[in-house]
Amino acid sequence: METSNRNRIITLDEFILKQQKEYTSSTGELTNLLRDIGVAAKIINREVNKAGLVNILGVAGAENESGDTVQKLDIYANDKLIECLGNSGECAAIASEELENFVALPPVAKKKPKYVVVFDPLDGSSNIDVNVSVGTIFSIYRRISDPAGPITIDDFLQPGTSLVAAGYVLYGTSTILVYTTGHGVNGFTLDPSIGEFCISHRDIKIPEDGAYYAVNQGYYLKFDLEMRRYIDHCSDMNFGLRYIGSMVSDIHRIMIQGGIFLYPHTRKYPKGKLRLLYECNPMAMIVEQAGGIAITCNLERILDLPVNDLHQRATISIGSPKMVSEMKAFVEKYSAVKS
Ligand code: AHM
Ligand code: MG
Repeated sequence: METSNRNRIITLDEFILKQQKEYTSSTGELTNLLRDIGVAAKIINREVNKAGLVNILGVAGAENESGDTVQKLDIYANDKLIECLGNSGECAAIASEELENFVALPPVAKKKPKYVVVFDPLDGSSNIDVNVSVGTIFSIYRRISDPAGPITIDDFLQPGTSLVAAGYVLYGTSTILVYTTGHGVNGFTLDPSIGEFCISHRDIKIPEDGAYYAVNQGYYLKFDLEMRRYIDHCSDMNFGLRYIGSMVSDIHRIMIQGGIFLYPHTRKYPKGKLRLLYECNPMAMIVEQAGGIAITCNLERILDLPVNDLHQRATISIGSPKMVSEMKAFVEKYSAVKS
């Protein structure tokens, strides 16, 4: 009996429902919202899988055989997420890395939605043309403005510590959706034969230590002394360098195998390249929930950073606790040398 129960397939919908009942006096709103995101992920996955067929289906920007303009995949993903988040009526507004401003969603029936959702619809999209993994990153905040009035920018400019949920979808050799609502992290692999995300990685714990580092080493000479010394140390220790150029893929590997991901500031990106709202905060929540650490290269906790702008950037050092702590020690030591 035990065994058959353990082998039973648990779908994402079933899991979300059960978890919300366990941890909250569930009203089903967050459950509906996560379900909407799951549906969008399946649709985006279908299109990402067809990306190699551009010669047959048409190049982005051109008209396809049916006379429709073929959309760039990141815009397609953006539109699908907005469309799907409008389904249940639980999302009051969205902000996206692809859009300059936030967008309020039309109300569904008489619902008064209490959440806003932010996302990077297709992170690492420069990888699409060469068949390398890409991902979607999402996060959910509770609306803080007066529900009787319009959505305001303050609903989005909340620190990472206020996140209600965060997750990512990796369109890789298989498609996996990983999310947290602040009670651990779970992963669901898409079974294409039934079209469902099924639980495959329960209560993910990031390895305490690792032997891989992920950084764009091409920018080595543009990094500060302390970062260069830490990278030299990784190389001296014979750590493997793995850098996909798609944050979701790099972080997912680290979640499973351990390691550290770094995006320090450079002259081109004096505040770092990655976006605090769309990339750093959700990944920081997921990694912390799995037992890891996420700080800036100036050693501030990512989730504590004040958010002043929808498209604010931040540096990041994230991953296995021992590796991030070691990086921190290098920064402390070599910053002291400089001053
Ligand atoms: P994007 O949101 O424009 O796709 O950029 C984010 C991506 C991350 O996924 C990745 O880690 C990083 O940019 C790679 O940047 P670089 O090519 O400078 O190393
Ligand atoms: Mg991105």
